[in-house]
Amino acid sequence: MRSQPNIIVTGTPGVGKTTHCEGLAESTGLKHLPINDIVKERGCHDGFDEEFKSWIVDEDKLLDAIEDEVKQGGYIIDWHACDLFPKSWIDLVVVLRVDSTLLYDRLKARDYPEVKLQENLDSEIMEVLLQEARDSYDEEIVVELTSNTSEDMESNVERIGGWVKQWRKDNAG
Ligand code: DAT
Repeated sequence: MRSQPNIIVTGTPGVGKTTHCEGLAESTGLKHLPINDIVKERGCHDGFDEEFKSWIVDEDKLLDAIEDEVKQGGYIIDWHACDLFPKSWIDLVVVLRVDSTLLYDRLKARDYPEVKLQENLDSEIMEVLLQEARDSYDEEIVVELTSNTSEDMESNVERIGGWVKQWRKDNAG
């Protein structure tokens, strides 16, 4: 059994995962695990896709690379996919959502190639990540939260922090 919970924070790129995870790590003491960095640093990929400007992830290598750490508990997994992580590792899945006009502006500011920008906007509008989370985990551990404004972010971090506190109480001793 884990003595600390594992949380996935997922959603379309630009939705606010990193910002939320950093705030949460600070307020809860859980460790932020940015999967993007792990993929790069630990070589869990089959090269770089030039059109999409992103790494082609080798999911088996990735899971092998993080398994020992994550199984101990206490991690906030930050990634724009969630279906690869085994159910038994995960206690809460947070799916962040954003208004598509705000997302457009955030991705434009990142200089995303047009094809990648459009794909991500479509993905947000079609609720792809929310559906993936609901298909992959028990309904009661999947939470959808809005990430349009900094007030949203603060209240989300507070709410998830409250959940962590409760989890620790429920699983103490
Ligand atoms: P992600 O990690 O999902 O790609 P991010 O945390 O890097 O997203 O955020 C992308 C940009 O949007 C960044 O400049 C911060 C801003 N942002 C994210 N969530 C926000 C929110 N709820 N309110 C205002 N700005 C936000």
